[in-house]
Amino acid sequence: PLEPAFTTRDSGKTVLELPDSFYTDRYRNDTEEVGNRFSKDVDLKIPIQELSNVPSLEFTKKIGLKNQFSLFNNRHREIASELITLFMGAPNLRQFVSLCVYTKDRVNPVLFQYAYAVAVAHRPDTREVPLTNISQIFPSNFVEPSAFRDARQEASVIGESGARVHVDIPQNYTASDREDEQRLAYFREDIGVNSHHWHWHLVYPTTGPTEVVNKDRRGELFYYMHHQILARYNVERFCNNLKKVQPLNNLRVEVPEGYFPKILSSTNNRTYPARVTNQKLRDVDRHDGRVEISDVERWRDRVLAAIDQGYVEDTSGNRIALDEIRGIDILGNMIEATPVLSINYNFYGNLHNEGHNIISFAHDPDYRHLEEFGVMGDVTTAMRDPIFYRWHGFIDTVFNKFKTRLNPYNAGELNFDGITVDYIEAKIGKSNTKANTLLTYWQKSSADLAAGLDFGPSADGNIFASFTHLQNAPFTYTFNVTNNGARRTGTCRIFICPKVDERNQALNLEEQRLLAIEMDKFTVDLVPGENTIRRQSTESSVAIPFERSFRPVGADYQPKAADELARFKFCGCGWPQHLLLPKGNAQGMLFDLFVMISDYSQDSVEQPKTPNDACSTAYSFCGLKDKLYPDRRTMGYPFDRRLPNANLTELVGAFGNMAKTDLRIVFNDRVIDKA
Ligand code: CUO
Repeated sequence: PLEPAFTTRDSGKTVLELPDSFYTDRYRNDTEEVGNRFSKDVDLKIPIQELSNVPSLEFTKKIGLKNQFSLFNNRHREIASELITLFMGAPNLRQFVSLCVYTKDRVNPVLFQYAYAVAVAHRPDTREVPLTNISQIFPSNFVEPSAFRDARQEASVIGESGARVHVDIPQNYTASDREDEQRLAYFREDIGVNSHHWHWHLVYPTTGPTEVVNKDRRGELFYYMHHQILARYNVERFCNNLKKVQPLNNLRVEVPEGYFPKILSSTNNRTYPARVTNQKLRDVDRHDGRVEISDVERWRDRVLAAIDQGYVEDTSGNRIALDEIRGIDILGNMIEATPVLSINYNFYGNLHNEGHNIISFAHDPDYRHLEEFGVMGDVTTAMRDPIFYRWHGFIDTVFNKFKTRLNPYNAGELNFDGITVDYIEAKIGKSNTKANTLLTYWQKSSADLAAGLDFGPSADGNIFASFTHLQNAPFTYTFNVTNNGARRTGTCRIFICPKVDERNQALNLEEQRLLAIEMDKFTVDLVPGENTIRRQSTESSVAIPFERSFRPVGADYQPKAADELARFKFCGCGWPQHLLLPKGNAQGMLFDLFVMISDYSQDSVEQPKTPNDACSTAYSFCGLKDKLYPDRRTMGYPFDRRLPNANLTELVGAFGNMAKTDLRIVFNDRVIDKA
């Protein structure tokens, strides 16, 4: 198998043996020096084949090596598409490696990394090749930059024999507590949150060959994954005494939320531009892209008109109904937009992406100051900015408008005859804990950032950075279910819904529905009579464990088996387990823990016979690799549509296959040091 990193630096233990004809021309003239530097103490040499066909990379030149690369930029997206197509077209694995080596230092590094990762995630012959987490490749996009000063010292002054200390990444560095939004910084700036978002957009690109872009229900998943992020963020705001996000539905008024990211661009070492408080958004007219606010407004109005009319029009003027099943998928691809999947790209435009662009260039819309985009311009960094949630809050209201127009679910769509959920609880794994009281706290953890730090000739591949993040004590769900019929299979759907808002006011069912947080979803075998179902919080279908977000990549890392390699492949996609629970508060914040068991015969999907991917565990948010989305119900069911009852108590009273209980989440303001 191939080693993970196709880089001459890596751990100092692996080196590529290049043919004379490439790496880059610059290196060719210095082969002796480069060779000496990189082939010292090498354990493994990877011979690289000559390229059978040396491609022209002229098409990539419009993005300079030191420029920022953005998936929201139309021109960048087209270039990325061509590069992905080139990578996907390599006739075999050896040629793919050669092509990557040839390309890597000749094109913009972020463009390369993106196209390379998309290709590795989609080529059949790279199933076993792990992807290094983005936070480890471009740590400057994730970590406060003063940490690099310490890291440099660790790497170059303290040699291999010296005792390395962990570089400390401060927790609160983007704003002071004068700024209310800072209360959510632990969520917005979490490394796991941002790397999940990058991975999600990697698994669901808007660009590239059809087999890469056209995935089962991708438009619907664009809606649902971002809808869940919004629900989680809003609930997190309640926990911190902040009201729900105000959707950014007016691009003509000043934006009160400023944001000063302080992190560095990975291509030119400049800090990401900031947005001052009360910045006005402007039309963007730059050398690398143009968009007017009125374009976005026109697309918005057309999309909303389509929702009101109940149909969209394709490019030939045919009307396609926005029905209960396919409607949301059509809208997702059309609003994002994914140009090749949009029903009518010219007419419905590029609403969500261009919103990102207008916001990300607010500080320099006409390029007069030669500034690049702010964090909203890149999926790697966008979730750091409070305005991300305002813009996606707006996009979410558009989708929710559509869902609200549909009929409420009826009894036939919610029932599972003969199945009764008698009892539910969630309990922390220790015997003396109280049922339905869960716990969150701070945890200090460490990750190896070395893959992305290229300084220090004696760097041996381990630069551990420690950072503090929210954590929850693992817990177990227990459900007692009675089956009054024959043996059957059900789908167990677990949500938590906040009971009150930031002012402690009770929420009604419609509000709870839109804020319902999916916790887990799995199939259960129900024998006749009593059944006891147990499920660990760590098995959640939305989250991935910490270790998968931060795979060890240092010299010590030895994958144990091919299976382990495979597991790390798509593993970066998934909500971070350490944020599975909202923070709660010191007094204990009240939630409804809701469980529904639906009829699997209505949920099941006939899957293609492709091999199972061991890594596809966060399927609720990320789907399954090379498979259909593993649940026939529309995403978010049963909370994606209106419900027929006045409140949640009446709903679970009316349907035996549902149950709820009060759940309390207590936050303990203490740091546990796992670093
Ligand atoms: Cu994920 Cu706007 O789609 O950032």
